[in-house]
Amino acid sequence: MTAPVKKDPLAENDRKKLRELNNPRLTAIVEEVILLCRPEKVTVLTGCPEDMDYVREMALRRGEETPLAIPGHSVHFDGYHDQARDMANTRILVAPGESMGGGINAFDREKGLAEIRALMEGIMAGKEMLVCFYDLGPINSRFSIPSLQITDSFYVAHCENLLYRQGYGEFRRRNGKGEFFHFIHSAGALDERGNSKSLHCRRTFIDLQEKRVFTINNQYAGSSVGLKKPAFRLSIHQSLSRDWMCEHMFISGVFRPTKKRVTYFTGAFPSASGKTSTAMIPGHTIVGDDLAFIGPGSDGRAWAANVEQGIFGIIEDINAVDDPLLWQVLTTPREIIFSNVLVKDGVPYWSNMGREIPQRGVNHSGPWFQGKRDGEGREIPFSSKNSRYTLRISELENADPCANDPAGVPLGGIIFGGRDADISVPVLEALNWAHGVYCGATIESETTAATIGRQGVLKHNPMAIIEFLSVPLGAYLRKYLQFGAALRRPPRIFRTNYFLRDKGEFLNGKLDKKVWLWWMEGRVHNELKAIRTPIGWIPRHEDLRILFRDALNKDYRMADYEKQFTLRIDRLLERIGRMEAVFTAEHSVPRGFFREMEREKRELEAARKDFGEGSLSPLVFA
Ligand code: SPV
Ligand code: MN
Repeated sequence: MTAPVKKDPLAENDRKKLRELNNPRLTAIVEEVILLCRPEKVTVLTGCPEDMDYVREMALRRGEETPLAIPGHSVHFDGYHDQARDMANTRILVAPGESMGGGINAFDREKGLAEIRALMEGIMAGKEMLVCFYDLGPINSRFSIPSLQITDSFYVAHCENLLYRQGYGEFRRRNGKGEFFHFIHSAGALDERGNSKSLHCRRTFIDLQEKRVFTINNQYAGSSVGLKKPAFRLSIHQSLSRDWMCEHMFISGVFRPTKKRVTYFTGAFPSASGKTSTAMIPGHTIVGDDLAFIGPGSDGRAWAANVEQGIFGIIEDINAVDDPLLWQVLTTPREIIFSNVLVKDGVPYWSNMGREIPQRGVNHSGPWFQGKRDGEGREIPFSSKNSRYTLRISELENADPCANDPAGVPLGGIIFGGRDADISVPVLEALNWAHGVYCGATIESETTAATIGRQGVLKHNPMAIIEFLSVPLGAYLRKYLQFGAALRRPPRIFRTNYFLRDKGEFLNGKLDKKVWLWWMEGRVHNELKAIRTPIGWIPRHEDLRILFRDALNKDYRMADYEKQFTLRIDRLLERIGRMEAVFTAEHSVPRGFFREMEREKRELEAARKDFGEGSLSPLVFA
């Protein structure tokens, strides 16, 4: 008897699509993954409309997504314990003896590759493997990074079809030349609900050398969608040898009705520090909400492009009153994937949406009812803290007309946002680029209910990027300093804190950030004077009064100004002490960074000597 001939999982028609790219390395990668993961079938997708439909229909047919009542809407559930990025098992593979410094989870490359290969043996058995092509950054742009995604999840491919620009054309145009990123994902073994069940074997391994990421036994998009955070780690590393930077930032166009101009800002904020609400201020436009490439332009300015074309946004708190634009989009027909919300009769529900929540339904824990508890006895909320929506930015009324411009948009300012109760003023402008880099590198943010662990603890998160750094912090800061020094008209750098409190009460209203943005806009155009303090330029009361009146029709009293812009000298010096400890423990932190820290410290100590202990009114410096 002869053994049955095993069918080639890659049919001739799909092979042809690979051949047309004339890229032997790419073909070899696909064949190697087939050999290792042993899928039953392989489908090569070029991103044509039929392929887009196929992915969406299969996600529904396989039960990876379920249709909702409104046409185009669907819901996907990640497993109950697969609701966020798995930092413990996310590792940067490095050569023996190579050090990434503190805060970066590095692992021996050879050991890591052996481990992941063993875990991936036959992982796609009985499944269909998808081969997809995307472009990080706008099409036909200096920022474009062609990327190959291999996955056995239709949900992942569907998300990527919404979040990224299609790349098959770019691969073909390059005709086998140039580098590309590649991502290999498998959801792994699935339970009866279609959730990844081998969570103990969950891994996200980043191989900088081959510009590839393996991520397995997960479905949560922050881990599984290769083009998002896995790619971000590769591009941060790659940017060290490019003239551009890759940042965890939104890009937004700021408008003042009385001025005929748009001024673009990017912003980096640790989670729950106001990133989305700053990017989505009514009256302004959005280019991107999460990841930015920033490069020098021939005009001496910095230009920023969105790495993505869609939003994977937190849905909690979105309601008709606070977010009318988003609410309208989320409640009308168009292609949207909701994830980890509560569903009842085809309607999605999430926290603070302003609607009555049903007592039962289906959520990330399966059938759900009020009072349901998990295996550890904890009450299960009706929707996950990290429930989200995925859609194309072009669906939004406030999408910026230049969102897909290959050149990007010219940057007026960069905002670094922290969150603390009694240290930072609501807004300040850095004294210069180097001081701005210092401001970004010393962001601290209180933990909130949105993050695991104790609340109200200050966490240091330089440039809100620490979880994604794939180069030593010192090297990253050196690049930052060099980038700005080479620009003739560098963006201004600002620092914000929307969370100042006095006896537990917030000192600022939610809408005040519109005023801070207009102040920054005025500074960028040299239209507003400011007060020089040891920590940077702070606004004058007379300017804020006008801006509060114009933006919010509010009388901004001197007493409020003094309270909010008080320099809390002791707190500021304590923070410098904490930062000294962190940065002196890192190796190769540039001198230019320490110079800024030492200057700020010296000037704060001098102010304390001249004017007294504790807190100083901003008027002291005016
Ligand atoms: C973030 O946490 O910064 C996100 C969501 O943008 S995730 O995709 O999980 O990274
Ligand atoms: Mn992010």
